[in-house]
Amino acid sequence: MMRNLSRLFLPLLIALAPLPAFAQTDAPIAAPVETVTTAPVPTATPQFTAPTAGIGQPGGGIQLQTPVTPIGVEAQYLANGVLNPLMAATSVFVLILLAWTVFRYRAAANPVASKTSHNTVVEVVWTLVPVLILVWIAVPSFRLLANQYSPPKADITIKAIGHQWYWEYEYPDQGGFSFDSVMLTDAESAKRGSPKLLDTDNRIVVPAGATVKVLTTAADVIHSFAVPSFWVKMDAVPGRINETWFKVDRPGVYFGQCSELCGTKHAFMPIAVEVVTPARFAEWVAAKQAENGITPEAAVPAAAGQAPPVTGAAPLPAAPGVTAPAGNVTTPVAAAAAPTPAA
Ligand SMILES: [Cu+2]
Repeated sequence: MMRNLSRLFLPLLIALAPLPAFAQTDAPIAAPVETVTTAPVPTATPQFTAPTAGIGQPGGGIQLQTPVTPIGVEAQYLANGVLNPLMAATSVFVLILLAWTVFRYRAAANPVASKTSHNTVVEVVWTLVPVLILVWIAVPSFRLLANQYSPPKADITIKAIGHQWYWEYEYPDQGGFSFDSVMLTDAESAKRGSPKLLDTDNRIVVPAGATVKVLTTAADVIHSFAVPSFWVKMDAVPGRINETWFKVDRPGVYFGQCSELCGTKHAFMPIAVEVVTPARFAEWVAAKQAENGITPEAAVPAAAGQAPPVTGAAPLPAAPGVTAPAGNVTTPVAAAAAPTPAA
């Protein structure tokens, strides 16, 4: 009796086991939690590009977000042009086959059961056809992976550091200034015309047409830097640096979210990326440098392509406001900040 009972309840217990993990409220965590206050939202709207409905944010449907990067476009083709039609066709074919079998071989119409044990032709067909289908999927899929992991030379590098529960961004090529990016309240979002829970007080600002290398890491637990319209999702792991990239030609605002369950406020650490003209980017960099007391001469010229080496042993998190080592060749800020034209 007891054995039967435990047989019944054990799978149920196993199935329910992860639930307490989601039930945490303010459970104690190892890393100290910093108190975060949202910076006042400037009322001068020209500083913040207004988002475009249906671009760079969820559209409410079941479709993927409109891709705005070359990788996103390629990935959307793989999903909508290859995988979805294939899945639909396979499902319909199997359903028809099943219905036909149920009707054709029902007991009433077949008083004498068939004694067929095998059929070589059918077996060869049902082995070969799936092999061909898998090859058909593999070719564009491997091509997408290869393109994703062999990015063009970066024009600028930004470092995204996940914290519980906000993102910190650093611009190593522009003198190493950094800032925190905290979610806006609903009222603040409404003021900017942004969707709820997706905009931040300080957005990532990058120039249009530039290949942007994103280095991700975290200060406490694992986070994930994800912007769906860029087709970008990269884990941010404490003590490690991961790398991803994007290139957006269209100026605008694009939203993402932390995509690795990282604690109670996991859902409230969005990512907002503002893509601006190279001239506007140079202005923004100059303002940020002035704000952080960085002389433009000290900034590492982006044109020289001196991206920091990616190593797993870098001290984390990097100290904000660190100026680049002296002795580098200097170029004017505007020239340094402007990306090389897209090929
Ligand atoms: Cu997170």
